[in-house]
Amino acid sequence: MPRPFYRLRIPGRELNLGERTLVMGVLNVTPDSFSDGGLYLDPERAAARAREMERQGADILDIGSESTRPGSLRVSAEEELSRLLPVLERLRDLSVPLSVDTYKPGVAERAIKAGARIINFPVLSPVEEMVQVAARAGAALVIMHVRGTPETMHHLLPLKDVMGEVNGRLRELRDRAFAAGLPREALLLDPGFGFGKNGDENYVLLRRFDELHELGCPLLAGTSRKSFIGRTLDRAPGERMWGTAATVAAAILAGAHIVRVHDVPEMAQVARVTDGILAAGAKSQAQRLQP
Ligand code: HH2
Repeated sequence: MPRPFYRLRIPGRELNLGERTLVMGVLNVTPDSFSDGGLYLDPERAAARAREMERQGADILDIGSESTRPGSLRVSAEEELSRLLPVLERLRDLSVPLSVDTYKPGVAERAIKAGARIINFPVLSPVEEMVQVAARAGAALVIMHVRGTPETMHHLLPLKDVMGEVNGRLRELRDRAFAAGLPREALLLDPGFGFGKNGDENYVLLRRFDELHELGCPLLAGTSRKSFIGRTLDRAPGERMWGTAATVAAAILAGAHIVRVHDVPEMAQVARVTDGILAAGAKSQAQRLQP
């Protein structure tokens, strides 16, 4: 199935989704993120890393200042903002749009005022409150599926039908987001790899990712360096690039519009080549269907 085209509305511009895969570079301004925790707590270093990822081909940068990995500690909105705002202030001149990874509407509101155009929302708080913040400011919203909370997601029982659960819950969240006033062209959906899913369930989600197109929204995939890759390869987070490459290619072939990654230049190459494969598939299918 060809990847559907969408336009994503963000303040001041629109992003074309589907012509080529967009690469979202990850920047965690936290002491405890699972892969880059502690590296960019200093705002100068964080800003330098953001500029580096922009030069390396990132189309969007996603800044997080509270880890939501299983077992991570919750931080107050004040603490989150004290990490985030000095970085956003230093990046006002960046040409790629900034996304902020938060589940707190108050943090999202301040972040948008400081220049963020996309809110990347792991659904750990009511969707309606986040929608109101995003819709008021004309920002786009990524709704990411989370099962359980960072405290419980390690101990959940396996699901009988992970695809059914994720698809159904994203459908419900999508409908609630639209009912709360989010414009259709401001929403992205994400199945939330690793968030309350076990290793096998992540593989099922990836293999059947294309089924999420039924939801009628652009899709984001965040598989980068995650533990299901680590478990298969028996590798630490910094050594999971090749495994990540396989998942990025699989997600794009299944129609992901944006891939969220730590290794920007490498995954930008993976994305370009996989886009070529995807485009060739669409062309040859069209030829086959011609009478
Ligand atoms: N994964 C992480 C964080 N935010 N956002 C979206 N939309 N999709 C994801 O899959 C996703 C996400 C976890 O990765 P990371 O930011 O590297 O780690 P941590 O949560 O430990 O900061």
